[in-house]
Amino acid sequence: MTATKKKIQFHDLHPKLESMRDEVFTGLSTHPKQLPAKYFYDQRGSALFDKITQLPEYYLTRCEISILQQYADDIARHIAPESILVEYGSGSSQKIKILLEAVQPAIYMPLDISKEHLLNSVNALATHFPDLAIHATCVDYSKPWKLPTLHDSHKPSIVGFFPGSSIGNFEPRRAIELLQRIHDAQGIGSNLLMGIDLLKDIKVLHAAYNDVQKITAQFNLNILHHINRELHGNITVDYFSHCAFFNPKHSRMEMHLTSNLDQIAHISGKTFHFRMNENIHTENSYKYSLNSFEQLVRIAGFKVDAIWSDDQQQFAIVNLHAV
Ligand code: AVI
Repeated sequence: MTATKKKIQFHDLHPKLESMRDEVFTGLSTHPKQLPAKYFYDQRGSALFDKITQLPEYYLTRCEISILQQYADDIARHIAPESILVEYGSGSSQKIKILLEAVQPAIYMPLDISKEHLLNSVNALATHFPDLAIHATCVDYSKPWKLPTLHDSHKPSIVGFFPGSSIGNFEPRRAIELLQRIHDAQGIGSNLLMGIDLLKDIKVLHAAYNDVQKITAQFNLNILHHINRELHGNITVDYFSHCAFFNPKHSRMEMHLTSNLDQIAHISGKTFHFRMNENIHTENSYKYSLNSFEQLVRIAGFKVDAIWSDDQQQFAIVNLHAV
């Protein structure tokens, strides 16, 4: 552990490169090919995602921020004072600023897989909240992990913040496992504030993942740049195209990368063949009804305590209670 600033502590539990290589090898050896969506997020991927959140078509972030702005005080009333606020995936600084101002936790603990993104965002936050104790942790929370131990004599209550509908990027089975891990890490009696994207008109969904400026396409393709850089790959990124559509059977948006031609690429000394029009499945983004979401979290040991939504019921922030 190293201290980067007086009030910032940094815990590095970043996964080893072998773990990325194994997951990429396994994904590209299965049929149909797939890659874990978490590998979008190197420094460039996180910056592209920030751009996505500002696109006119990507309603999710705007909706969630407007819900937070409108209901911050009410949300804060559901949370014990002097708590530890754990953020899963240190996302938009705009959202966390609203929450930190309303909740005033004793400690803010952001968890993120991208070290650079994490450090940049906590440094910016520390300037805004000079007295806030920050414990930033670089970790892949999609795998088993433990919250860093804080050698604190009293046991403050823990509140998790899992914004942006990131839970939607996990298949329901995996989402339940992740929620169970959060339940175990935070403990009974803790809270979890989750942002979830609600099922809606397919045209709206389609536009959100196929923006006119093609930022989402660059974000999707960035997974190949990330693999090339980290795993000594020679994938020709220009030979792939972005593809995103709604899959009604699973109630999810899917993103794929389509090979434009028959091609071969080498990654860490291993050869992979991609046929013309073959897809690599890169992301699922599940869209829930409030009912289906409630069923999912119940399996993981959470009870819905309160729900805040926008006028058009596009997005919801749900307070869950670990029982
Ligand atoms: C981070 N996550 C919730 C985003 C989503 O909408 O599934 C990632 C994203 N993919 C394409 N655009 C944004």
